[in-house]
Amino acid sequence: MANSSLHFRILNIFLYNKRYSYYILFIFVLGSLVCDYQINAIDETNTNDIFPISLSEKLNQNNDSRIINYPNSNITNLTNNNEDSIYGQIEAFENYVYVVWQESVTKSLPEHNYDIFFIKSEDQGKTFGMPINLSNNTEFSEHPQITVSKNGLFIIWGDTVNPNNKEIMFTKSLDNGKTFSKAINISNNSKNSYNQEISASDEKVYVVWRESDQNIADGNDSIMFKSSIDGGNTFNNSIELINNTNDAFPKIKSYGNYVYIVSNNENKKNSGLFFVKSSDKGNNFDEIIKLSDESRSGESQIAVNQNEVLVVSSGFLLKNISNIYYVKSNDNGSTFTDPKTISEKTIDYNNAKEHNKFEEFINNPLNVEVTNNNLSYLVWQDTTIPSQNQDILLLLNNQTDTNNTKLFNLSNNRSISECPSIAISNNNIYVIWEDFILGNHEILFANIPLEI
Ligand SMILES: [Ca+2]
Ligand SMILES: [Ca+2]
Ligand SMILES: [Ca+2]
Ligand SMILES: [Ca+2]
Repeated sequence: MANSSLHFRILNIFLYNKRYSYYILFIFVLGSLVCDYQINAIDETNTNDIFPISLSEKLNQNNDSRIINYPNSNITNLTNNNEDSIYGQIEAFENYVYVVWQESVTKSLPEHNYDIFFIKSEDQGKTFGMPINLSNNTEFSEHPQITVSKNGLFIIWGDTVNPNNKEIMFTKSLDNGKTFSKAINISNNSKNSYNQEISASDEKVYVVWRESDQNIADGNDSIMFKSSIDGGNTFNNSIELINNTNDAFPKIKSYGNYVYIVSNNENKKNSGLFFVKSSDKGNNFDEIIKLSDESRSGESQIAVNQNEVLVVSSGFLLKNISNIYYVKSNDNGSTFTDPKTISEKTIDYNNAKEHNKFEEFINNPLNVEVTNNNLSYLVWQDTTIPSQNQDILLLLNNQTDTNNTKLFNLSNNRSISECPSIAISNNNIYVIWEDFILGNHEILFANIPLEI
């Protein structure tokens, strides 16, 4: 899952500078085509003649099979309301599909309150139940993250107690999302605690976040870690894993007793992608390893299975990385390969024509997500040139036959499609993202059979 800094910044401007919000929005419009489309974009059914045709559509019309426009009829709008529904995250376990997101609750006071909502399917995404409001408070609730193990369903989000103090809230469900425990504050300090992520391995639950002290100059943020070894009933004390960071998006995954954390650091004194691991449930951590330099690392994601650890990275709003990179470990994160591009993996590098064609689709990748320990299923948000639209691309990377590798445009519309999240279970690939449809954001859901 991904924390996109785009919404983070816009929503905070709305929250704390209400008087000037329209003026600031105007500056955003001037400064960014992305935001321009975010404000003006409407459902493509009304805009056939307004927007230029995207490259993906052009190539599709030219019978180029490299990219496939996924049918809009197979997409479900999970929210479908007039509220601002954003930052969805998805998990799947057996036949269950779980989705969390952040949504404005304009009926309650104060104005600009957001809450965290949860919805589930028990039939592999065919039908979904009624949403549950997990936060249901007056604080600004944002950026939910979800993880599932056989021991439960674990969810965190951020609550803004005051402009200089965000906190990380935690709740769990032991009955497949029917009921949830009372939310507890697991950061619980006076600093700004945010960009949270969560991972569970059986009864072990791990949380990582970025922490800023308003009294200390920019570039001195910390990456914090907190663990529970009893299914989230109690948590150990927070540990500072990495210090002197800037613009960090820490990510976490666990397997057995191993815990893996990766984070970008944009602090010029020591920038790049960094990795640190524990082999004993987060009690002790090894030395920090640098995985790649600044030019090949932005926001990352991590996936693990047995002894394999895979890290992929793309850019983020304030940092343009024009490719998707990955590094891999086959020894529980002790050593890693050098960074390679996804297209090096996908297409025979000697086949320059095919290679270049593939690279055309990777323009300004954001929010890349990976589901397992190989590169079979990758989803990200990218700019479709020349329309400057944002779409959700899904790469199904056939590991043994690159001729059967497929690239889908899941959103394939003229509105800004962003912040994808992916999960796999029981021969289904589930992807959600947010889209600006008919004047407000919605969480859209695609269910793609594995054998497609
Ligand atoms: Ca909505
Ligand atoms: Ca709230
Ligand atoms: Ca805090
Ligand atoms: Ca789009």
